[in-house]
Amino acid sequence: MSRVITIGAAQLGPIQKAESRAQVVARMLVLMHQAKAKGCGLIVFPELALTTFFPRWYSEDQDEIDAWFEETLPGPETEPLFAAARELGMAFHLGYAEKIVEEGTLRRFNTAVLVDAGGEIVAKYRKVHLPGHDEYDPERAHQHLEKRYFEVGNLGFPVWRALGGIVGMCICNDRRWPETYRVMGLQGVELVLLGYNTPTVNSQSDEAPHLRAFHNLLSMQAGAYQNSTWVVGVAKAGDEDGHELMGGSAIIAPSGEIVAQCRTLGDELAVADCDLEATRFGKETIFDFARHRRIEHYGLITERTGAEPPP
Ligand code: CDT
Repeated sequence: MSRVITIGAAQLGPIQKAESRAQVVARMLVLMHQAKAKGCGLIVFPELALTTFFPRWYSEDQDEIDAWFEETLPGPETEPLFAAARELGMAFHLGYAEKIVEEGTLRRFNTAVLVDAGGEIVAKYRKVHLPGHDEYDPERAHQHLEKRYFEVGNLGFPVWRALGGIVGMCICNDRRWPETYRVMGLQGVELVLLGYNTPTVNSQSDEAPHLRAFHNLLSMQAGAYQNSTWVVGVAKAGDEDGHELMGGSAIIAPSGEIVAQCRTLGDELAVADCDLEATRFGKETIFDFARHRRIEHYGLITERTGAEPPP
């Protein structure tokens, strides 16, 4: 029996610094209606989808920084997304900057939520692998201040029973780390949702843009194949105030193959019918972890050499 969910990877084109949330949400609603017309049960938006990629801008003014964060979700400007989910009967995944008081402490995270077709938040993930730096770096072509503006996520890599399957999330730089997928894979994940904002050029080297695009797909395709899971990776793309972000949003099958992909650097929807049952073949054969994974035989290098483990 198949368990097909039609998924829309909703790439967003650039969001300029001066653009309001209302303008962005209006663009997202257009994509939600397009997705509905194509039969989608889930639409996936990128990391920090509501604003420009603000970690490229250095500021010491906390009020200025906090203007990029959401204190409530839904809030007045994001409520239309939740209303559209209810109206269209469509779940959505959204990345945003989260400002929250937890146990009496004010905290800020780079966060993603899964909202079901009833408009309820059913899952929340906070980014663990924060790239970049925490002080202004004059050596860089552009700043990447995620370590300044966010705390490391404190929710781990859980999975949720949702959308008729087992769903996990990660955010942008997380996708480059095999343990991201493996921790979810060990919990039986069938669908990994993620958004990214990835500069086309490396701020510290002349790394070739085609190599950066290759690494984007390499990481997600390897994560999908090695854990036999669907992966939906969605970009915020294009030129934001003179800083270009890569596109290439893709829906990747458990075989590691790309089954749908965006071709532009603008607002664009890529759609695929994703059968969660297709994850079974890999999970029951080559990547049946219980039968074939043998961590007790891997042997840590530090055990063999007696060296101190790395810090
Ligand atoms: N947003 C994000 O995590 N971007 C990073 C860029 C790393 S360069 C400091 C990425 O891994 O795509």
